[in-house]
Amino acid sequence: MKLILKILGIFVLVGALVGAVVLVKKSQETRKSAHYASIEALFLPDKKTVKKGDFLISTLMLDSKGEKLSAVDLRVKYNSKVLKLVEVNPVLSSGGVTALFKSESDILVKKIDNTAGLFSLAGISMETDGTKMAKGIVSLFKLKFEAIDSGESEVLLDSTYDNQVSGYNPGKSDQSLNISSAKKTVYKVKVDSVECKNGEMACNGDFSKMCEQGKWVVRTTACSCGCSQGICLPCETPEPTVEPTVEPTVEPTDIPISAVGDVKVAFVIAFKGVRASSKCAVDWPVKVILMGGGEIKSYEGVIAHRTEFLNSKGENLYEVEINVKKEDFSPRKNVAIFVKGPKHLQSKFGIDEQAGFYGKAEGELILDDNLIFDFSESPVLPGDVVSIVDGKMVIGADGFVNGVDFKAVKEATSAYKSVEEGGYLAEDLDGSCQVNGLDTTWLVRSLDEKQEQLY
Ligand SMILES: [Ca+2]
Ligand SMILES: [Ca+2]
Repeated sequence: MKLILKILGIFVLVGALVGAVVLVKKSQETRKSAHYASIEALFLPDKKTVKKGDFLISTLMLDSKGEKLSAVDLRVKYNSKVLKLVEVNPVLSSGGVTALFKSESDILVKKIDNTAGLFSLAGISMETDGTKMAKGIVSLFKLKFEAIDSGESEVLLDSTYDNQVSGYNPGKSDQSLNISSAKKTVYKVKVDSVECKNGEMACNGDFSKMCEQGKWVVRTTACSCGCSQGICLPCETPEPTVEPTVEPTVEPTDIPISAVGDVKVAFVIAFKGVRASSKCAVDWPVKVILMGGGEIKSYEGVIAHRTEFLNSKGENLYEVEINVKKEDFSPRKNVAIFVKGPKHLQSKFGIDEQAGFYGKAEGELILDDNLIFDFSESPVLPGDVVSIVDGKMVIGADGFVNGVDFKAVKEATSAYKSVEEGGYLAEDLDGSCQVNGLDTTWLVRSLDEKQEQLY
């Protein structure tokens, strides 16, 4: 039996329903001319992106544009490859909710077809008092969809179906309302489930993990003294175990000091994460310490000049050059060079072309005017941004990369701290002129080291 007949049948039963609430079912043309007003159909929310496997609830509503509504006969269409309609429930009017239906018995048709992606619904308002009939934004149904695959699905009234809404038009034979769609409703399903927020950190047992591009990346080295909130806990700092002073094995005065002249010490380094795009890492000042033969000499504020050359990781090479006077530092062999960037942990270099950590005491470098050492494959690690002075966090390195430095970079990230090209921002570890999730990543890598190399 045609739905219209069913509805009419109900009217006959109800008898004294207000006015002639009739769904006028004529040919398309006559029906168009018969519409006495226009209303809009809308689905809320009209846009949403969900993960595969998630549920999404969409409410079908009618904006009656001030007209009173009495009955609906509609078909909703969706992409059944992307969404599965798992449940539909009428919204019932109560309290502050404006809905067409008062009870389940007002629903005449409620049919889901997940193969074709169609939902048919029809129902009628049993309100007999014309002044109380629903108008305004009128809720009809809540549709619960399951996101079954990646893609996009429009949710809309099926235009191939003769959707009808009848209103209350007392004294007139014309009861049909024209329906247009208020907005295009599109629901998107992403198959790449986002597990976490970028930059977020957590622990996985003794391993710390960090969120990169929506996925957890667990670090390969376990924290040696436990993990808390994604940060390896500092171990109880043992007193630095200085090797009992071994008698220097270097034959004294291999070259008589009197014969030693001044020497030019030159080398190239790289700063972890500083690449061609880092426009705020121009000429960073570094501290250089020479150590050897029981002597130590420190040079502060030495400018590392940026070059266009890159190391194997695409990081820029910086040239450093110091003129070492013989009276300041006399050893010319078995020398170690320590370098500390403005927000970096101090690194030790003991051999030319060093790639990685130099684990030995002293060093093996020979100082000679004609040599330029290449330390660029072992970039200095950033992250020592702040220290604690009198219980307060202040900008400035303290030789440690730890939770306070992490906090500073995290806060600067949330504040979107940035600086003009060529400027300097302590928390901007890779000199990209802004503090973002990547800086947090560099910091986390430095947390592995935690402390600078002193010996
Ligand atoms: Ca620090
Ligand atoms: Ca940055």
